Amino acid sequence: ITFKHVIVKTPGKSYVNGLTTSDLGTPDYDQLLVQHAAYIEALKQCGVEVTHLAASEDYPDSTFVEDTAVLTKEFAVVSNPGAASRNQEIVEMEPVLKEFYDKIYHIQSPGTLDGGDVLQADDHFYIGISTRTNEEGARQLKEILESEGYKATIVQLKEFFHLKTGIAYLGNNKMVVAGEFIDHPDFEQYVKIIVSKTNEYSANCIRVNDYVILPKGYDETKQKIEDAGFKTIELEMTEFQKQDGGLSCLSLRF
Ligand code: CIR
Repeated sequence: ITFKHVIVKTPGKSYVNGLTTSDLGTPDYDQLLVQHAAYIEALKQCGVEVTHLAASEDYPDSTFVEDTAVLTKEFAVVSNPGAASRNQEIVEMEPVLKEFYDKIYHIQSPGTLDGGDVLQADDHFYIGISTRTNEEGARQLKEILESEGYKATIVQLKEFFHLKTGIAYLGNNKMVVAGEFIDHPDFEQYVKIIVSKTNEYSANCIRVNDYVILPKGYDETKQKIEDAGFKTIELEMTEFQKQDGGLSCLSLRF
Protein backbone atom coordinates (compact mmCIF):
# COMPACT_ATOMS: atom_id res chain seq x y z
CA ILE A 1 0.00 0.00 0.00
CA THR A 2 1.89 2.97 -1.25
CA PHE A 3 0.97 6.54 -0.50
CA LYS A 4 2.62 9.78 -1.56
CA HIS A 5 0.52 12.27 0.36
CA VAL A 6 -1.37 12.63 3.58
CA ILE A 7 -3.61 15.37 4.92
CA VAL A 8 -3.74 16.03 8.67
CA LYS A 9 -5.30 18.79 10.77
CA THR A 10 -4.15 20.04 14.15
CA PRO A 11 -6.79 19.64 16.85
CA GLY A 12 -8.18 22.90 18.21
CA LYS A 13 -8.78 23.76 21.85
CA SER A 14 -12.46 22.95 21.25
CA TYR A 15 -11.41 19.31 20.76
CA VAL A 16 -12.16 18.59 24.41
CA ASN A 17 -15.84 19.39 23.71
CA GLY A 18 -16.10 16.96 20.82
CA LEU A 19 -18.27 13.89 20.51
CA THR A 20 -17.47 10.84 22.57
CA THR A 21 -19.10 7.75 24.01
CA SER A 22 -16.11 6.71 26.11
CA ASP A 23 -15.69 7.38 29.80
CA LEU A 24 -11.93 7.77 29.70
CA GLY A 25 -11.97 11.37 30.92
CA THR A 26 -11.28 14.79 29.41
CA PRO A 27 -8.37 14.97 26.96
CA ASP A 28 -5.29 16.91 28.03
CA TYR A 29 -4.78 19.47 25.28
CA ASP A 30 -0.99 19.81 25.63
CA GLN A 31 -0.49 16.07 25.58
CA LEU A 32 -2.86 15.86 22.63
CA LEU A 33 -0.67 18.23 20.62
CA VAL A 34 2.42 16.20 21.48
CA GLN A 35 0.68 13.03 20.29
CA HIS A 36 -0.51 14.72 17.11
CA ALA A 37 3.00 15.99 16.35
CA ALA A 38 4.38 12.46 16.84
CA TYR A 39 1.75 11.15 14.44
CA ILE A 40 2.99 13.57 11.78
CA GLU A 41 6.62 12.58 12.42
CA ALA A 42 5.72 8.91 12.01
CA LEU A 43 4.07 9.61 8.67
CA LYS A 44 7.15 11.49 7.51
CA GLN A 45 9.25 8.49 8.52
CA CYS A 46 7.04 6.45 6.18
CA GLY A 47 8.07 8.75 3.35
CA VAL A 48 4.89 10.67 2.63
CA GLU A 49 4.45 14.37 1.98
CA VAL A 50 2.31 15.90 4.71
CA THR A 51 -0.30 18.61 4.07
CA HIS A 52 -0.80 20.06 7.52
CA LEU A 53 -3.99 22.07 8.04
CA ALA A 54 -4.46 24.60 10.82
CA ALA A 55 -6.87 23.92 13.66
CA SER A 56 -10.51 24.87 13.30
CA GLU A 57 -12.20 25.84 16.56
CA ASP A 58 -15.64 25.69 14.94
CA TYR A 59 -15.42 21.93 14.52
CA PRO A 60 -14.20 20.15 17.66
CA ASP A 61 -13.81 16.78 15.92
CA SER A 62 -12.20 18.08 12.74
CA THR A 63 -8.77 16.61 13.52
CA PHE A 64 -10.42 13.29 12.50
CA VAL A 65 -10.05 14.25 8.83
CA GLU A 66 -10.53 10.72 7.58
CA ASP A 67 -14.29 11.05 7.99
CA THR A 68 -14.59 13.89 5.46
CA ALA A 69 -13.59 12.02 2.29
CA VAL A 70 -12.76 8.80 0.49
CA LEU A 71 -9.66 9.12 -1.66
CA THR A 72 -8.30 6.94 -4.44
CA LYS A 73 -5.42 7.49 -6.82
CA GLU A 74 -7.83 8.76 -9.50
CA PHE A 75 -10.61 10.68 -7.76
CA ALA A 76 -11.95 11.98 -4.44
CA VAL A 77 -15.36 11.50 -2.89
CA VAL A 78 -16.40 14.19 -0.41
CA SER A 79 -18.42 12.44 2.29
CA ASN A 80 -21.54 13.69 4.07
CA PRO A 81 -20.71 13.13 7.76
CA GLY A 82 -23.54 11.62 9.75
CA ALA A 83 -23.06 13.65 12.96
CA ALA A 84 -24.66 17.10 12.75
CA SER A 85 -21.81 18.83 14.59
CA ARG A 86 -19.32 17.38 12.09
CA ASN A 87 -21.19 17.69 8.82
CA GLN A 88 -19.73 21.04 7.76
CA GLU A 89 -16.15 19.88 8.19
CA ILE A 90 -16.37 18.99 4.51
CA VAL A 91 -16.65 22.68 3.61
CA GLU A 92 -13.14 23.22 4.99
CA MET A 93 -11.77 20.07 3.36
CA GLU A 94 -13.07 20.37 -0.18
CA PRO A 95 -10.81 23.28 -1.24
CA VAL A 96 -7.81 21.27 -0.03
CA LEU A 97 -8.89 18.26 -2.09
CA LYS A 98 -9.24 20.51 -5.14
CA GLU A 99 -5.50 21.16 -4.98
CA PHE A 100 -4.91 17.47 -5.63
CA TYR A 101 -7.92 16.25 -7.62
CA ASP A 102 -9.71 17.25 -10.82
CA LYS A 103 -12.42 14.68 -10.33
CA ILE A 104 -14.47 15.08 -7.16
CA TYR A 105 -17.71 13.27 -6.35
CA HIS A 106 -20.07 14.02 -3.46
CA ILE A 107 -22.30 11.94 -1.22
CA GLN A 108 -25.67 13.70 -1.25
CA SER A 109 -28.34 13.97 1.46
CA PRO A 110 -30.34 12.07 2.54
CA GLY A 111 -27.30 9.83 2.13
CA THR A 112 -24.77 10.14 4.96
CA LEU A 113 -21.29 8.68 5.06
CA ASP A 114 -18.23 8.92 7.31
CA GLY A 115 -14.89 8.04 5.74
CA GLY A 116 -14.14 5.92 8.82
CA ASP A 117 -16.69 3.46 7.49
CA VAL A 118 -14.77 2.86 4.27
CA LEU A 119 -11.94 0.35 3.93
CA GLN A 120 -9.95 -0.17 0.75
CA ALA A 121 -8.32 -3.52 0.12
CA ASP A 122 -6.59 -3.29 -3.26
CA ASP A 123 -9.38 -2.77 -5.82
CA HIS A 124 -12.15 -3.73 -3.40
CA PHE A 125 -13.89 -1.28 -1.06
CA TYR A 126 -15.90 -2.26 2.01
CA ILE A 127 -18.51 0.23 3.18
CA GLY A 128 -19.93 -0.09 6.69
CA ILE A 129 -23.44 0.89 7.65
CA SER A 130 -23.19 2.43 11.10
CA THR A 131 -24.82 5.12 13.23
CA ARG A 132 -23.03 7.62 10.91
CA THR A 133 -23.28 6.00 7.49
CA ASN A 134 -26.77 5.13 6.29
CA GLU A 135 -27.88 2.75 3.55
CA GLU A 136 -28.40 5.54 1.05
CA GLY A 137 -24.92 6.96 1.64
CA ALA A 138 -23.37 3.51 1.30
CA ARG A 139 -25.34 2.86 -1.88
CA GLN A 140 -24.21 6.15 -3.44
CA LEU A 141 -20.57 5.43 -2.69
CA LYS A 142 -20.86 1.88 -4.05
CA GLU A 143 -22.33 3.25 -7.27
CA ILE A 144 -19.51 5.80 -7.65
CA LEU A 145 -16.82 3.22 -6.96
CA GLU A 146 -18.31 0.66 -9.37
CA SER A 147 -18.63 3.29 -12.09
CA GLU A 148 -14.88 3.82 -11.69
CA GLY A 149 -14.10 0.12 -11.99
CA TYR A 150 -13.69 -0.76 -8.31
CA LYS A 151 -15.54 -3.49 -6.44
CA ALA A 152 -17.65 -2.51 -3.45
CA THR A 153 -19.35 -4.49 -0.69
CA ILE A 154 -21.71 -3.01 1.88
CA VAL A 155 -21.24 -4.39 5.40
CA GLN A 156 -23.85 -3.98 8.14
CA LEU A 157 -22.09 -3.17 11.43
CA LYS A 158 -23.34 -4.71 14.66
CA GLU A 159 -21.12 -3.34 17.42
CA PHE A 160 -18.25 -1.26 16.16
CA PHE A 161 -18.53 2.52 15.92
CA HIS A 162 -17.02 2.77 12.43
CA LEU A 163 -16.02 -0.06 10.09
CA LYS A 164 -12.33 0.75 10.52
CA THR A 165 -12.66 0.72 14.31
CA GLY A 166 -12.39 -3.05 13.99
CA ILE A 167 -10.55 -3.81 10.77
CA ALA A 168 -7.47 -2.75 8.80
CA TYR A 169 -5.96 -3.89 5.52
CA LEU A 170 -2.18 -4.30 5.49
CA GLY A 171 -1.69 -5.32 1.87
CA ASN A 172 -0.53 -8.75 0.60
CA ASN A 173 -4.04 -10.08 1.29
CA LYS A 174 -3.56 -9.58 5.05
CA MET A 175 -6.39 -8.21 7.15
CA VAL A 176 -6.25 -7.20 10.81
CA VAL A 177 -9.62 -8.13 12.34
CA ALA A 178 -11.31 -7.77 15.72
CA GLY A 179 -14.70 -8.59 17.23
CA GLU A 180 -17.53 -9.01 14.76
CA PHE A 181 -15.12 -9.16 11.81
CA ILE A 182 -13.13 -12.17 12.99
CA ASP A 183 -15.65 -14.64 11.54
CA HIS A 184 -17.42 -12.31 9.14
CA PRO A 185 -18.18 -14.02 5.79
CA ASP A 186 -17.29 -10.87 3.80
CA PHE A 187 -13.65 -11.14 4.89
CA GLU A 188 -13.23 -14.89 4.56
CA GLN A 189 -10.79 -14.68 1.62
CA TYR A 190 -8.12 -12.78 3.56
CA VAL A 191 -5.25 -14.03 5.70
CA LYS A 192 -6.34 -12.78 9.12
CA ILE A 193 -4.34 -11.22 11.90
CA ILE A 194 -6.69 -11.62 14.84
CA VAL A 195 -6.86 -8.96 17.53
CA SER A 196 -8.01 -10.19 20.94
CA LYS A 197 -10.79 -8.54 22.90
CA THR A 198 -8.47 -6.73 25.33
CA ASN A 199 -6.43 -5.37 22.41
CA GLU A 200 -9.39 -4.24 20.34
CA TYR A 201 -8.34 -0.60 20.09
CA SER A 202 -5.23 -1.66 18.16
CA ALA A 203 -7.29 -3.10 15.29
CA ASN A 204 -7.36 0.45 13.99
CA CYS A 205 -3.86 0.57 12.57
CA ILE A 206 -2.54 1.78 9.21
CA ARG A 207 -0.09 0.45 6.64
CA VAL A 208 1.85 3.31 5.08
CA ASN A 209 4.53 2.26 2.63
CA ASP A 210 7.09 0.15 4.54
CA TYR A 211 5.50 0.43 7.98
CA VAL A 212 2.42 -0.44 9.96
CA ILE A 213 1.62 2.27 12.51
CA LEU A 214 -0.32 1.09 15.55
CA PRO A 215 -1.21 2.47 18.97
CA LYS A 216 1.30 2.00 21.78
CA GLY A 217 0.66 -0.52 24.53
CA TYR A 218 -0.75 -3.41 22.50
CA ASP A 219 2.21 -5.78 22.47
CA GLU A 220 0.25 -8.83 21.40
CA THR A 221 -1.04 -7.12 18.25
CA LYS A 222 2.39 -5.62 17.55
CA GLN A 223 3.97 -9.06 17.75
CA LYS A 224 1.38 -10.59 15.42
CA ILE A 225 1.88 -7.83 12.86
CA GLU A 226 5.66 -8.24 13.01
CA ASP A 227 5.30 -12.02 12.70
CA ALA A 228 3.29 -11.38 9.55
CA GLY A 229 6.37 -9.66 8.11
CA PHE A 230 5.79 -5.94 8.73
CA LYS A 231 7.90 -3.28 10.39
CA THR A 232 5.96 -1.34 13.02
CA ILE A 233 5.87 2.13 14.55
CA GLU A 234 4.00 2.58 17.84
CA LEU A 235 2.30 5.82 18.79
CA GLU A 236 0.82 7.09 22.02
CA MET A 237 -2.88 7.60 21.24
CA THR A 238 -4.51 8.04 24.66
CA GLU A 239 -5.85 11.56 24.12
CA PHE A 240 -7.47 10.58 20.81
CA GLN A 241 -8.94 7.40 22.26
CA LYS A 242 -10.77 9.54 24.83
CA GLN A 243 -12.82 11.03 21.97
CA ASP A 244 -13.40 7.68 20.21
CA GLY A 245 -10.68 8.39 17.67
CA GLY A 246 -8.20 5.92 16.25
CA LEU A 247 -5.03 6.11 14.23
CA SER A 248 -6.64 5.93 10.83
CA CYS A 249 -9.07 8.75 11.61
CA LEU A 250 -6.28 11.30 11.90
CA SER A 251 -5.25 11.32 8.26
CA LEU A 252 -6.39 11.10 4.67
CA ARG A 253 -3.86 9.00 2.77
CA PHE A 254 -3.50 8.91 -1.00
C1 CIR B 1 -16.64 11.40 16.45
O1 CIR B 1 -17.40 10.93 17.29
O2 CIR B 1 -16.98 11.64 15.31
C2 CIR B 1 -15.21 11.66 16.85
N1 CIR B 1 -15.16 12.01 18.25
C3 CIR B 1 -14.33 10.47 16.58
C4 CIR B 1 -14.25 10.13 15.12
C5 CIR B 1 -13.33 9.01 14.86
N2 CIR B 1 -13.19 8.77 13.48
C6 CIR B 1 -13.09 7.57 12.95
O3 CIR B 1 -13.23 6.55 13.65
N3 CIR B 1 -12.91 7.50 11.64
